[in-house]
Amino acid sequence: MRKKVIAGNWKMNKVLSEANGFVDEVVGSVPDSDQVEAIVCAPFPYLSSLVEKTNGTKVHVAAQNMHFEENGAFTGEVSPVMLQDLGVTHVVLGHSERRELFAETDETVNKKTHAAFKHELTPIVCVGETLEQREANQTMDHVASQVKKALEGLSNEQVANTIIAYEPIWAIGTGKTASSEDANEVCAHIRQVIKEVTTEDTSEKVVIQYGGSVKPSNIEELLAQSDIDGALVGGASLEADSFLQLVEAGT
Ligand code: 3PY
Repeated sequence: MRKKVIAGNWKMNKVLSEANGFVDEVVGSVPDSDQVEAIVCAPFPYLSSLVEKTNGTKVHVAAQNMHFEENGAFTGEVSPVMLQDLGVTHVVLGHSERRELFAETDETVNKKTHAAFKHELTPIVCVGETLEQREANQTMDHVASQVKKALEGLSNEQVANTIIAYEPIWAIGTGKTASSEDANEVCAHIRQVIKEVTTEDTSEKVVIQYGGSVKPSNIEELLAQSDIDGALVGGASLEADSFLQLVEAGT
């Protein structure tokens, strides 16, 4: 039985006092359950403070990106070594905003996935199709290709410990959500692809999240699907109340 993983992707939002206030509110109220994991994906400047505040609680802290190199002349970048040293546990890789706006490629996502495991960070690898690809019936092939490239060269154990977030690009920040059946169909396809490149046992262990305009009003229906094991949530994760409702839905 896979646990549900609810990750709030704050993107480039909040100032430090708001970030700290959110976590202060959430740590005491997240359900004490092994069935659900709560993760806050925060901007780099807040990671240190949030790791300290969540220490010993049920809330995990993730970065929203990182470089794949450990150190060096990469002005403005943050390395996996730095995240591990801070006590960050997860890292979002290949979000469509990074792919579209910051030239992230399948190749760099793959390098980052390897770097994450080397530094004991759990990667949350984002995949998803554009509206044009969906309308041209290319969703399954596109997503399969992104998943295979991201996971290339990982051991089965590492794949089993990877979180995949299926986020159709047309559903991000648009208020449009894939129907839970459509979302589940793609998530089931992702599991099948993982089974083909690893083993059935491995594919059954992988947590596959859905992302794209997830909110308290649609989370239960999404989580009731066979292959949706959680959510990567944008706007609805910014308020502590609504984030807690989303996490509660996973119990
Ligand atoms: C969204 O739902 O807007 C997201 O991009 C979550 O990562």
